[in-house]
Amino acid sequence: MQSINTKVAIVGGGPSGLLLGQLLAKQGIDNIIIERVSSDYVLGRIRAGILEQGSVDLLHEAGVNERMDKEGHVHEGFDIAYYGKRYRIDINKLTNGKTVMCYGQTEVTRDLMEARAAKGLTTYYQSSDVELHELKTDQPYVTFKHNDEVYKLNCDYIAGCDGFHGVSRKSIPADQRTEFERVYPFGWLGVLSDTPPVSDELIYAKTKRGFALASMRSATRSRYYLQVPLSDKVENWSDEAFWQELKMRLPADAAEKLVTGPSIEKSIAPLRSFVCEPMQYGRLFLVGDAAHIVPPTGAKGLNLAASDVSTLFRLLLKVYNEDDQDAVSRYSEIALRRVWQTERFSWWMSNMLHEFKDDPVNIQDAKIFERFMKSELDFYLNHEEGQKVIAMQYVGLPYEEVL
Ligand code: FAS
Ligand code: PHB
Repeated sequence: MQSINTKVAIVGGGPSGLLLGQLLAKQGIDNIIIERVSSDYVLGRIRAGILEQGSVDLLHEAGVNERMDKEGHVHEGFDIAYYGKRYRIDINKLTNGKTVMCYGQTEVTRDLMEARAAKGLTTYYQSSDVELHELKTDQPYVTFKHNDEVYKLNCDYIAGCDGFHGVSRKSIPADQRTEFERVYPFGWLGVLSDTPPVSDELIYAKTKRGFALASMRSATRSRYYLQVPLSDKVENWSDEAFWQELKMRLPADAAEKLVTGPSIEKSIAPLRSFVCEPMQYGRLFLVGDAAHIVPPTGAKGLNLAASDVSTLFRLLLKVYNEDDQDAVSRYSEIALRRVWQTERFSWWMSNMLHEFKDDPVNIQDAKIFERFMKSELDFYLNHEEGQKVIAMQYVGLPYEEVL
């Protein structure tokens, strides 16, 4: 077994792990990333598309903003369409100047990978048998296999950035963690296509046939989603069938403008709300999807990961720069406040915008739930105060200051 050392061991080389690694390295805090798959595989995952201002600011702080500033699109609003009505949520006006950035997670990840490589920082891709040890001591370590060699990575702290299916959360003894979960009775069928977007901004559409979302990655690349039953399979959906259904769910004027073309990616993602409490155990800190999952209806998954990274990074700075060894004991408490606010918003948007005809949520009958949600939309969208509630959460609640 080869013994190696670092200050912060990062398990998982997705956006959480890469962003944390970049921020720490910029402050001279040594870190090593252990990633299960190859960098190409990580880049092949088509995920988020919208960045909150807080995430954009953090990418600037990490020094990986150049391409985003050039190629990203600033959005000042988005549309919600339902049952023949259509409202533009003017987030810029409603939040006194805030906006969101349309720039794909794949590109964020690519920028972070390139910056990490340029700094000569160590990432062990295609690692296996990752195990966390001695979490409750001041000498935790990670063992893993890489290129048939077994390693022991000694460190001060372990950041569990290994997503929902990773090893980190499961390394917290079951009787030391509480998990909260809601699995939605439907999924999102997503298509990526090299076709011009149907609109300059996003359109969230609620119809009797189900939810649809029109998003984008650039002026020539579109991202569309359809709500489909959990039992549905990607192979049930030809490109033609997808475009036909999308046209029936988008507002008529948008459907008329829809440019169709071959899908370059097509997949179905399940939707769930999930939180693990606490988000830390001894010297292990859970970050991003390792700790929580949100339904993508609020465009929050990647952004919530970014706010976890910001919180943990600032607390680690206090440990290493101010010798405040106890600072990290507040990570979970601080992170969870924003996590639950964001989980609620994502759950609320999902309830309002999807069809639950197959699943009476917590209401005796889906029919009355559908009426409740229609009146929820009527109320919030027809009052400026209501639109303001949506806008202030869509741009992202402020990060809690780490004092
Ligand atoms: P990730 O899951 O991205 O990264 C974890 C990394 O850890 C992976 O690279 C994995 O290979 C690695 N890993 C796992 N187990 C390991 C182990 N044992 N050892 C080492 N490494 C290990 N969010 C949005 O905001 N909008 C969206 O539209 C959206 N769509 C999504 C669609 C899908 C199908 C999924 C699954 C998620 C989607 N999300 C979306 C959420 C998503 O963007 C996440 O929030 C984001 O990827 C979180 O980043 P990480 O926390 O780094 O986790
Ligand atoms: C996306 O572009 O992938 C996207 C945008 C907004 C969402 C979900 C997904 O709410």
